[in-house]
Amino acid sequence: PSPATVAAVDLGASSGRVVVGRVGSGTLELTEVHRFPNRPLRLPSGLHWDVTGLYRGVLDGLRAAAAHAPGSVGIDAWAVDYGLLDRSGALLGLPFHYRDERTAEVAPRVVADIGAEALYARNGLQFQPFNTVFQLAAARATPQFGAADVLLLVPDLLAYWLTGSRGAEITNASTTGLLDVTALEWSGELTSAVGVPASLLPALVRPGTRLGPLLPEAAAETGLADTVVTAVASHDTASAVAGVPARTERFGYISCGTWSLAGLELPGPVVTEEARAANFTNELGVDGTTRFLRNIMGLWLVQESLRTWGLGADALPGLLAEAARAAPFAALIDAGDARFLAPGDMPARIAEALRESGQPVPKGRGAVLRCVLESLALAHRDTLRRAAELAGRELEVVHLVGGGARNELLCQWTADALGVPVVAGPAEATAVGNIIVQARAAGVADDLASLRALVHDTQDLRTYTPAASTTPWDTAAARLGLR
Ligand code: ADP
Ligand code: LRH
Repeated sequence: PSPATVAAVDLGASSGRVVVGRVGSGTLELTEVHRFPNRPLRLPSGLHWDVTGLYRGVLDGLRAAAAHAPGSVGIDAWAVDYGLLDRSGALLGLPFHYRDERTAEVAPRVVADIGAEALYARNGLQFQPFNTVFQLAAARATPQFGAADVLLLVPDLLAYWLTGSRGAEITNASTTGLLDVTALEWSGELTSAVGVPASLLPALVRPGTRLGPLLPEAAAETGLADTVVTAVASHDTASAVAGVPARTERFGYISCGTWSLAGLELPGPVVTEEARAANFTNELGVDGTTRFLRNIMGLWLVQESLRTWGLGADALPGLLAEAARAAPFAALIDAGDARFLAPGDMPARIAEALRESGQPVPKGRGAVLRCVLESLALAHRDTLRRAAELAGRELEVVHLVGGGARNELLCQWTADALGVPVVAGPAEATAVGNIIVQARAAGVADDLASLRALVHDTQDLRTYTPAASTTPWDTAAARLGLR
């Protein structure tokens, strides 16, 4: 097969990027052509995504990509959030940010109405107050909802603006809470339970489907007249997992950016009572695989601490060096605690959690960072160990991908805590996963395993060997009641 040149649009909670990929036999070259910040907006109506600003970033990025003449474009973004369109196709207000707090009260009510067990048996999802099903329960009484004709998840909305084609890409649909995890169809039972008309949800689309060429205005603006948009695994985490350079089936992964998504790739869902009680989610991956994982607060704890301190990402290397020198295991937090979800003063919330649990409050920013990174390493360990237990799997290696792969302390501590080697990278695994799914649709390869081998052979990876003993981490985990 001839090599393919494609463009990946990858929107993360902290930044958006457009990456051109050239994929051939033995080659996988990535060129980042555009990166732009993703800054939410707080309006009187709540916390929103600046989705038109992001679309501007996408168009600018695609214009930069045009010089490479990509045959195809694929879009992925974070999960669960959506825009509503009226009958004329106009967007009914800016999409809400999943960190908006309006669902805090309604979500437990919906769970109580349907029953936690019944809900999990249907949708297989970890309870998160922001799952689309709860956002819709909160939206039901709004004028926008009354006027809504169709719901489009964020990457599907951008694909609609580019092509005019409407659909619900299935990996991202699996995060809504409205998809039946076994039948892999929208669940009529759940939509009627929350009062969502079935007609609001568009037809499901599978990764690799050709969505169509760019509309004339988007083609003119980007210079991509002969390029088609292809559906990828539009949930960023699904693309990240597709981009994991695994060479064995016994691997765990941590997609580590704003969130840490830690878990296993399985042939099908695990919806046992134990999995529900441990709050594991069953999201859909490429080729019908299940992403059996748990959301951990992730580097959001770092991002929001930096923001509170009035520092930018450029301060991170200096602070990490301070963290490396700070006292080990001085203070530990539960990195799954919902109190850290909303935007706001992060160091104050960390201090509050520590005081409540009778621990000393770290003095200095490096010490706060150490507390956060050790706590994340412990959460990674607990989550992967439980996932392996619940799925009856063994862990030979853990792949840590996303921006967190650039954090040497976190990678080493995760390896030490687990007692398992951590292979870090690619930091842009999401773009890689987006690119290889498009390359496969273009006929460059037909199985994911060979594309993963290509990622392994061509990308910069670093292996972190665990320390000889996990004892210090066993003691620390016991303090938090973790595995
Ligand atoms: P998202 O896709 O959720 O927006 P990313 O995968 O881009 O997130 O990861 C962003 C995070 O990566 C940052 O918050 C930061 O903590 C981490 N990161 C990025 N670059 C570096 C670096 N050079 N050293 C340490 N950490 C880094
Ligand atoms: C990561 C992510 C994650 C979701 C969250 C809302 O970007 O998609 O998988 O749980 O955002």
